[in-house]
Amino acid sequence: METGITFMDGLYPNANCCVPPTRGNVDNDPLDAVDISDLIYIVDFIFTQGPAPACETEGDVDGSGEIDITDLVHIVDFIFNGGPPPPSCP
Ligand SMILES: [Ca+2]
Ligand SMILES: [Ca+2]
Repeated sequence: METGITFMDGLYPNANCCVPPTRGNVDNDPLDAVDISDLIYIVDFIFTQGPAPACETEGDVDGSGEIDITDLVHIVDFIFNGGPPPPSCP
């Protein structure tokens, strides 16, 4: 993929990568929760060169095939605006 983003191993490389039912557990917490800590993680990754998500698929919240600002928008919409949940893991 040509996103200019290099994925490196996170805290728990490939551990439980994309746990069903959905994407969005960007910080790879063991409860597979999609919450504000995931939002913070993705903001940190996109804007301040924070660590990449351990599981790229979880970080690709909207399932577009890359991690970018649309994933951030999707997770904000889900958490704060009652938007649709992230799509299923592939
Ligand atoms: Ca999480
Ligand atoms: Ca995406």
